[in-house]
Amino acid sequence: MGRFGAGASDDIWNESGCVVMKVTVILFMVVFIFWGYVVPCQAQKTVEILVVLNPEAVLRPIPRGVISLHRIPGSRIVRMDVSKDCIEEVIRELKEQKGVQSVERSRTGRFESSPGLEGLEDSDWYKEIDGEEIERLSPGTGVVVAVIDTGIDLQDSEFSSRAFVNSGEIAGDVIDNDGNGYVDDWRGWDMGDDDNDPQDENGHGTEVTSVILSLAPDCRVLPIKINQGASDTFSTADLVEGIYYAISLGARVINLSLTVDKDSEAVSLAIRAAYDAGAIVVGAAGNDPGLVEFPGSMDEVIAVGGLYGDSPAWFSPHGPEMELMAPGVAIQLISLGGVEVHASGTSFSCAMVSGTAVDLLGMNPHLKNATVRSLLDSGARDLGDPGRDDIYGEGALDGRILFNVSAPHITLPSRPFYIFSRDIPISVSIHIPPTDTPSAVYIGVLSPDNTLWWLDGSGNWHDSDQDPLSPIAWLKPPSESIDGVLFGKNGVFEAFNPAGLPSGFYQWGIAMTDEEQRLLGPVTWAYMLLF
Ligand SMILES: [Ca+2]
Ligand SMILES: [Ca+2]
Ligand SMILES: [Ca+2]
Ligand SMILES: [Ca+2]
Repeated sequence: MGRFGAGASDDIWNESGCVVMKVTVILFMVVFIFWGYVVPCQAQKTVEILVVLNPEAVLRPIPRGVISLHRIPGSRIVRMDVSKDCIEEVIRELKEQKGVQSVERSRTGRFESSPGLEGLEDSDWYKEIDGEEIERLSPGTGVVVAVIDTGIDLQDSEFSSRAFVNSGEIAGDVIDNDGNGYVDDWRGWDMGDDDNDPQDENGHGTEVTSVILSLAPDCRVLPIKINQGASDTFSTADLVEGIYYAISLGARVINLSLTVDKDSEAVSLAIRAAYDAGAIVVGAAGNDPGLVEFPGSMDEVIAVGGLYGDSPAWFSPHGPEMELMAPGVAIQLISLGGVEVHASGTSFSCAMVSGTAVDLLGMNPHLKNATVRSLLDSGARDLGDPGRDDIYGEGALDGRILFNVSAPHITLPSRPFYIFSRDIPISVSIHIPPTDTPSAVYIGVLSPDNTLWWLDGSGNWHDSDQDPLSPIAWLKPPSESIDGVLFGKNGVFEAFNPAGLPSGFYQWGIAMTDEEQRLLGPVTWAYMLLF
């Protein structure tokens, strides 16, 4: 009986000496093995569940009926394939375990786009949101945005040249060089098919990415494919794993152009982890005119609804969780094979906000996610009832307002400013956005003879040919922003009196740098003509 193991059992067999008994037991065990591990546990008859463990806890014992399990790297969530016939029992057993916080079935979610509708004119979305002003903030250079979707078209050089490259991974050596749990994930991962090629077969992920790249052409897109093959749907298990994967590779922005029909503890935990890691999470509000759908409904997610002109699109949801609006009807997109298509949905509204968040980070990589979010909110154009409301949230994405809120700038009394009387002091207002890091502010004027004069903290002007450029002020968090009058009444300096200055064209400039003297945002100019 050695093959059955235990010596103690052998003694019992030897004592009983009963051959019939032995045969019965062997038969019973064969039947047991057959019943328990083969019949109900065929691969096609499994259900996937997500088990959230308590911090530091381990799973013990593994209930019978669990076919395979896998802990999501970087998380306390275990994915389990369970025999369908044992599912209720396994869930009950797991819930009774001390180390288990929650157990849920993996659900099916969907991507939030629908075909463009006939008879509708294409939306000139780039113009509607003033994309040029958004791109003035920055082209999003080097900012990593995770697109958790159907993958991207890596066969198209427009996309592959902007795809994230995992510098910690050597491609093709069948080794997980960076030890993140994924072998040869040199440019993202395909969670749905469990391979290292997140090539889009559906089109949705590519279309969403085309919107992001229209606004942030120099960013790096981390494709995380969560559907199987060309499917229109995905499992929440792959979504959860995709979010942790995005965190592990340092994504600053996570685009979720998708919804799930029911709240999920595992998805919530993953999104909270992403937010705590500093990521900006942007989500489609959904294409159902009810309430904002999950996970857009989470506090940590910026829920984006769809506009048709300045009205909510017929499919755009509402509710206190709605945060921003962006065009969502008949959006021009690039799909698989570089083909131009038109589609509608909050998927694309969401991508517009993600692309804008990328540009804000490209302007100032020190900005925290909460700061980027508050800039996006205060840079929105109010619609509907005054202030935040349940239909439009904070309002419509608007590049011009956002630029004024987010970038340092000087405002002269009018643009361009003509001064005819030299007796009137000039009132100039300046705006310095929050910086989240110690930053230097420079103010200069280019005079008609092309000399750059800069202003020091005591209100004196210096010729930059004689004195090297110095900041007017150093900002240190938490006093991160200045919004006030530079000259004139109530200004921080004495009235700037143009008496004695030569006639001509003056250019006022303002700039900000971090401690390493890297420019934070654009140098913005204001123009003045003195007669
Ligand atoms: Ca790896
Ligand atoms: Ca490798
Ligand atoms: Ca694949
Ligand atoms: Ca409003």
